[in-house]
Amino acid sequence: MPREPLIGIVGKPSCGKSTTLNSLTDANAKVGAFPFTTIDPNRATGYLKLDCACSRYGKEDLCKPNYGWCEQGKRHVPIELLDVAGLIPGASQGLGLGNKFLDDLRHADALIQVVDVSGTTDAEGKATRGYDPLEDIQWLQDEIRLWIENNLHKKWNTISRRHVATKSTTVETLRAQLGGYGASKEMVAKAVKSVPNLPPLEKWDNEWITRVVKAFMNVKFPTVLALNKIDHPDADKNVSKIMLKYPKMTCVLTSALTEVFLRKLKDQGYIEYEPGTEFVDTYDDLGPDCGLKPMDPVLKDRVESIRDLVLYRFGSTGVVQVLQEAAKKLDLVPVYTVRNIQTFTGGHGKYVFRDCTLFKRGTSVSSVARAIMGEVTIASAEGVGGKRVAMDDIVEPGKNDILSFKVVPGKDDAKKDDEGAKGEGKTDSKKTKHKK
Ligand SMILES: Nc1nc2c(ncn2[C@@H]2O[C@H](COP(=O)(O)OP(=O)(O)OP(=O)(O)O)[C@@H](O)[C@H]2O)c(=O)[nH]1
Ligand SMILES: [Mg+2]
Repeated sequence: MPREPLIGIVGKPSCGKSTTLNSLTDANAKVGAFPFTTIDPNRATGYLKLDCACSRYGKEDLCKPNYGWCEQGKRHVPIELLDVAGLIPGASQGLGLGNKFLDDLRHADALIQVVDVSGTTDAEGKATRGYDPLEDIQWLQDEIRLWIENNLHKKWNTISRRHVATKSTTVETLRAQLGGYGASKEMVAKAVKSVPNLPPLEKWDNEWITRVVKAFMNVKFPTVLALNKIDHPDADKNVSKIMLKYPKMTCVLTSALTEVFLRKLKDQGYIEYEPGTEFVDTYDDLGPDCGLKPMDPVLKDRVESIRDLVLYRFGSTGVVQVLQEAAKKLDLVPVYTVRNIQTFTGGHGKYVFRDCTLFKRGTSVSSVARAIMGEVTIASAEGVGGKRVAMDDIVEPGKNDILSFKVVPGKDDAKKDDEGAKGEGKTDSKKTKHKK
């Protein structure tokens, strides 16, 4: 970041990565009950639900985001998701689709690791029965680590010699090597600091390199587990085993397939359904004036069993929660840029808080300005009440998260001022407008 945050969806073949992507976005990624259905990565926009600034000022009725949507103070902010090819044991050595898949992941800021807890696919994603998915979690993490580690091993002698010759710090040397993964200096520093008793870099053996890379992975790819296919009868026992073995990992139980199905029924006018909740209403629940289509007995049965097997048992299909948890790991701050800091409007019109962009907590006001306004020279930044905000202040939830930037008038004033008037930045051009 400052580019938009990106969440990678990883896991072995056929665990349900593409289904998870489809369940969270408008994407229609190909899904199949055989390994390597996905080869090229699928990128799509999901929406993160958070409390909107409009609710702080009682302006819910006037809130009309340019991207995403806001419903009674709950805002759905776009966030990018990347579904990649399946990973099998040995991928870091090139097995399966190997390194190609791993390279696609470089720019992910957090990972959703999808685990098939139904036990119906083996480590390579082939159909089977009674498979124990417990080991899938560790080897997948190991493959990602080995991918990074092998790249270091190949050149370690040179890296170490140059490190000594140039009298670089550990952070400088590692940053140069790990920059390709989008690692900032701060990230590398945080990773290095978290390894106890770390000797000087030139004394590292393979074990120290492994420890450092593990620490780096924790910082660069914070991971949430999506224990998927909970609708399957064998899922329960596997879920319990995983939770016992990994008590510190964030686990969310999901049924991506159920979510895709419910969203489809909603689009077809059969049900009312708010994603992320357990509430599904049908024609039978709401009566003939509800505007919903009546369902045939087969469809009714299917909805009933979804209620029993997933919604009432687990509280939801889990996919919305898994995205929320992944975003939490990123520690994101929604920053609202407005033209008029008194009214929170975009300059023209009555609508407020039209633009909201996600930044990592600790991002400076000047980095926000650069990301939103591009290369124009900023004269000043104002916060709520028109108070001047220092460019090196940082953004936090509720503090410096509503900003208005004034640009320095220059030769092409009119054009720049117009860009400023939008107060909304270049990043938006990449996003798709969400029609609700
Ligand atoms: N029962 C059940 N099946 C699911 C669920 N999610 C996905 N599946 C099924 O699992 C199979 C694989 O799903 P995909 O989404 O293509 O899996 P993938 O991980 O993207 O697979 P690759 O692209 O081959 O790596 C399909 O038959 C899906 O219908 C779920 O929540 N429950
Ligand atoms: Mg796929």
